[in-house]
Amino acid sequence: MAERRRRARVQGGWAGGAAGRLAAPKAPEAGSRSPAGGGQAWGGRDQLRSRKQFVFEKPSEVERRVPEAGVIDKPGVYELSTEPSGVSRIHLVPGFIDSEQADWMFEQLLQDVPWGQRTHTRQEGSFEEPRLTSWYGELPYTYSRITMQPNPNWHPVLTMLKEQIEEFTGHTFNSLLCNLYRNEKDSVDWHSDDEPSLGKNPVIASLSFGAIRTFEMRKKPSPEENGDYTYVERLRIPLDHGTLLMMEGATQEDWQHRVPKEYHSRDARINLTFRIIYPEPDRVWK
Ligand SMILES: O=C(O)CCC(=O)C(=O)O
Repeated sequence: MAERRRRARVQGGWAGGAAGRLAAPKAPEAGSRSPAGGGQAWGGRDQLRSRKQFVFEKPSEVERRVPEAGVIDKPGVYELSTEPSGVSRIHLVPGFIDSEQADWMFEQLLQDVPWGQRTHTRQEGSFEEPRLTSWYGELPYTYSRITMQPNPNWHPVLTMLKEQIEEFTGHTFNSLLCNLYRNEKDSVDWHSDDEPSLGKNPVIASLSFGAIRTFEMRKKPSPEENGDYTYVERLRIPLDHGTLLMMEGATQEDWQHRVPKEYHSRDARINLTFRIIYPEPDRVWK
């Protein structure tokens, strides 16, 4: 892209964007005569200036634009895409827990959940996840190469929320991943919740408490893009205190999501993602 822009500037003096380019006139070939006749010789820079004209030059290829991110901030069911793996759908329910109730739930969870920080070890060294997490469920859960051990001792607030979501959605859940973003520096990077233990087309119920943070989604690129996410569709979904976000269908197969760091200060935020975990038959649990 940068290369093509540079070429356009050299040809035309400036690039006129997708609509076309203006090109400076070409110098006449050596020895050529002016159309006016009379055998006038080529007169150098002054003559070029007086004859200067601009010629519309159609772009040889259509310039691709990076699409602007869409914003979803109204309650409703949204069909994000229908291919390649089927329908990807989300359901946004702001105020699922009213603000007063959400306040005391947030305080209890902040205090009582056994929050911990996972450490990743790679060849380059080890680093701590920029958030705290906790896991509830009869089965362990492995993601990003780290296993979270089973914890069947559900906090009463979490049991109550699980039942409330089950009643509202008609889906049942047996596990919960809790995330605590302590401030604007905490985040979760691009990923999909697509571990084999979640099964195909998992339904995930994500409930948020505390500071508002932006949940971003991006469509996975088609094979022709060779893993380049530059031109993929993007969405921004502000998740506020008490908001429920349901993800279902092919959402995990065809889309990724993240919660980026913020440039402005943010108070703590808790996110609860209720899931179903299936035992993995071939797996030896450590
Ligand atoms: O904090 C959030 O809203 C998203 C959490 C998340 O991506 C996850 O638990 O997989």
